[in-house]
Amino acid sequence: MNFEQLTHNLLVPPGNGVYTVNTAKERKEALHQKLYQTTEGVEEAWKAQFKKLNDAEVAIVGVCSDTGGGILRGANWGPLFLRQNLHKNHSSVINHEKVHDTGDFRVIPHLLHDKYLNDPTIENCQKALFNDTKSGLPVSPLSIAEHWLEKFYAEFPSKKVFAIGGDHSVSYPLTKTYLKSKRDQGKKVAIIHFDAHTDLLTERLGIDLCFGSWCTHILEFLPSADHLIQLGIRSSGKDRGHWEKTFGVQQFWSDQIINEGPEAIANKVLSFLEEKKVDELYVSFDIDALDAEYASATGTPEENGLAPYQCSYIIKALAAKFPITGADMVEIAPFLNTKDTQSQETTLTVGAALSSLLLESMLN
Ligand SMILES: [Mn+2]
Repeated sequence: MNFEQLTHNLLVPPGNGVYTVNTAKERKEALHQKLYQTTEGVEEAWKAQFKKLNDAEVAIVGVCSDTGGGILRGANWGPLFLRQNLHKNHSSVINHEKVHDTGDFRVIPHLLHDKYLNDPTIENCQKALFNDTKSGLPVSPLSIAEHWLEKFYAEFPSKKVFAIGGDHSVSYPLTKTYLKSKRDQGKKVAIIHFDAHTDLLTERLGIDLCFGSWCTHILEFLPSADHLIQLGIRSSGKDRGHWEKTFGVQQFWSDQIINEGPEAIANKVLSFLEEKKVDELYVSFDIDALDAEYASATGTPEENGLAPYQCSYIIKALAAKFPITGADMVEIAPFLNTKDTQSQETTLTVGAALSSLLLESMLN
């Protein structure tokens, strides 16, 4: 199976990642109208555009999985809603000739990773997804994403992925494949991780891959654990010292960023990256890094968080010195109006502005 066939097996057109018959039909059609100037024959129009990936620098993918979440779900709708806001408010970036919207990974919403499944279940799901049980293709969202991304980086080692989640477990396949590809190319990279939480559990109720544990399981692929730099932490059962000592990661909690200001923090991160001679950066952005005032349409909104300008200041300062060659925006759950009726609109607007900034940085 070549990469084009693999893509058409493992992905669906942008916006179609949540499997529905009628729900959100109008939203999906509005997005397809923007992308393909039609709402009929979308599958064919999407397939015909595959070759545009060859000329693109950045591939957008949606991962509509929230099976790795567990407090309040709904981040499966992030990719469709965030794309809509990007088309509305940041059309020059999302429609840039070097950006190609490659689609959404296929998602069976009851599954997380194939390693948690028995053989008869895998076979049944292969039948449902591919009408074939001989292909050996994965069936769970994290396994599908990892398989496709591995082939993507093998095919296009210098292209970049901007991914839209999904709960934060989707960053496990995203960063693992990125880190392995960069390591094979002899490039030294660091992950800049914005989040209210450390995501450094080893497991949660016996499940090792989830929104609260993905970081722990990618540390082995980094040049060293201190190349995971976490910003905005504030909701944690243990203090900063515990995490830095136990795992070797670096953290800048939100109170420190608010007290010292984003410039001072950016300078600290920059001197580390320069000292370690890092080549490139991956930015993983959990929307709950932002204060609940800006980001309440998410599974675990947290007070005392960062303001959008503090995050954009830091991203711009880093992007001025280091290429950002991978990024994701996760945990936007548009149907969760946890604060008020404006939750959805506010969260999507700030999420799209930061996504647009990340996309722009990846194009430079
Ligand atoms: Mn997270």
